[in-house]
Parts: sequence; C-alpha cells; structure tokens
Amino acid sequence: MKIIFATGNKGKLREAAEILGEGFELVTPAMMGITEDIPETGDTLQENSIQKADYLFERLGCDCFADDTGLEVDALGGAPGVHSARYATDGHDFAANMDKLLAELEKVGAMTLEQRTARFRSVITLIWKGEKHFFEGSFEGYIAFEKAGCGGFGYDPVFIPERSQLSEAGMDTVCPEGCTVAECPDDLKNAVSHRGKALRAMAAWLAENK
Ligand code: ITT
Repeated sequence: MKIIFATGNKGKLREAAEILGEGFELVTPAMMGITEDIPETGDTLQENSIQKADYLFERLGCDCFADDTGLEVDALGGAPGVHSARYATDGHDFAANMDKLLAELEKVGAMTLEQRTARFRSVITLIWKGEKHFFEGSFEGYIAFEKAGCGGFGYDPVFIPERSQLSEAGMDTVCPEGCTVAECPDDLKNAVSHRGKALRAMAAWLAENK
C-alpha cells in the first residue's frame, strides 16, 4: 500500500518503514515536492498531528498520516511534551535539547532514577478516504544522568526503558539494565516503543478497513 507520511524527520521515517514492513510504501512530502516545514503550532500532540495531516491532505488530496510525538518528564510537569522538538533552540537540535533536559532535571534536584520517570507519547492522525482516525502509543522509562549510545534519534540517548515492557516483549536480555534506547538495537525500540504501538494499531485498522 502506497501512503504519504507527513514527516520531515528521517529517524521517524526509517522506524515507520521498519515497523510497517514491506506491505507499505511510504512517500514523504519532500518526494512530492513539498519541501517547506509543515506547521505544528498546536497546544497538544493531537492538535499538531491533525495539523500536519490536514496540511498535506489539503495540498495533495490523498490518503496520508502524521505522527506527533513528545517526551513527558514527570519531574518537569510534563515538559518538554508538545515542545520537544524546540525545547532548547528554534531548530531540531537533538544534542542541545538533551543537554537542556539534563540541566533542568539537575536544577529540580531529580537525582535518583525514580525521580526521573518519563514517557514518549505518539499520536498518529490517519486521513483515510477523507475521514480522520487516531492511533496512540506510549513508552515508559526514565531519563538517564548522561547521554549514552548513538542509535535511534532525538532523545533516545537519554531514555532508559522501564523493564516490564521489555520483558513483556521478550526483549529484556537485549537491553542490559540501565542502558538507553540509543545503546540498543533498532528492533528493540520498534517492538516496544510509542511509535511501534501506534503504527501497528494503524496497520491493523487498515487491514480491517481498507
Ligand atoms: P515531523 O513533525 O516532521 O514528523 P519532528 O521531528 O518535528 O518531525 P515531532 O514534533 O513529533 O517530530 O517530535 C518532537 C521531538 O521529539 C523531536 O525533536 C524528535 O526528534 C523527538 N522525538 C520524536 N520521536 C522520538 C523518538 O522515537 N525517540 C526520541 N526522540 C523522539
């Protein structure tokens, strides 16, 4: 199935292609000649996810989906949340975002792992035959004390998965205790992540309804 994925984020595109597998051919806005940044000015993940999908549907008029993801850190009242991409700067500077996050957690005195609980949350908006459908996923964990690993993208070098999700997926031996997502193989993240859950829910819906 050929479908447009409203993203400019190469890490997301790679993960989505791996998660959805060979049955899907993902087309990006750039491949369709849309090279400007798609606006995301909403106050919630769902609003942004709708905004990105609508933007493409209005221009191309075909089935598409968008993913908006945020990292919610409990000790910071849910920040960076919907502002995850531009937490430290106006651009998508992953290293600066992580440095700011680590500094903010130090400022509030969150110096044990138990005080550093966090989760990624993804909201997918699928526009299918002109109708909107929503799929969500979350991934529980902790913010590490320093960056480690070079896999994944974004905040992965500071995100340590919570263990029970790994054991449920039979993945606990693949990720040694205390390792960040960026230190683990991609298939571990895809099996248990926010995006993995949301995209598999979308694929299951499409299998039933297309
Ligand atoms: P698009 O809107 O073009 O899809 P984006 O990078 O703007 O890409 P989001 O607004 O959804 O995507 O993401 C907000 C931030 O959270 C951004 O800095 C991402 O890199 C980061 N992020 C998203 N998913 C992530 C993941 O699975 N692991 C680590 N960081 C992630």
